Amino acid sequence: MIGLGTNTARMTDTIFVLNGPNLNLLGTREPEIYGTDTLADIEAMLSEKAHELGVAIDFRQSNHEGVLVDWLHEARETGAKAILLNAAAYTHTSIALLDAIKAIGVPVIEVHLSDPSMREEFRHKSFVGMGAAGEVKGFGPRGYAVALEKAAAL
Ligand code: CA2
Repeated sequence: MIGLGTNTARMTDTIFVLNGPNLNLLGTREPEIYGTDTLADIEAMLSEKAHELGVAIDFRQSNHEGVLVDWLHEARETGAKAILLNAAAYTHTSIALLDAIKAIGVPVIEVHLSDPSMREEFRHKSFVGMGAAGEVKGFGPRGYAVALEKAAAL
């Protein structure tokens, strides 16, 4: 039997779905921008979609930049197939997330509920987008399902 080298991560069928700051408030405020679904609703919808696609999802949310960086590293260490990342406001500020995305060698698809390019000027720049393999934005919760289809097909 040929074993895997110590530096060789084994690819799994798991797709990490990482959500950044304040997304835990979804469904409670600003429904005109973000809709009425909660993050738990999105997770349930995406779990069904994952089942249809024959992949597993690991769905998480954090309000802390460093935790998101740690989870990107964990995706590499555990051999995740891909990552859907809605980094929320850190999208527009975080060189740390960009550096992590570039370092891990796991394809990242940037996801947004709204379309930041149609909103305030400060949301037009995306550090995440500079390292991402693709993006889905402006389709609300359905965008997560579209991004999952893309990730599963990679
Ligand atoms: O459209 C998206 O998905 C965003 O990533 C959402 C972020 C925003 O900073 C990005 O520019 C675009 C904000 C998430 C905050 O979510 C809330 C949900 C309910 C109430 C208040 C904030």
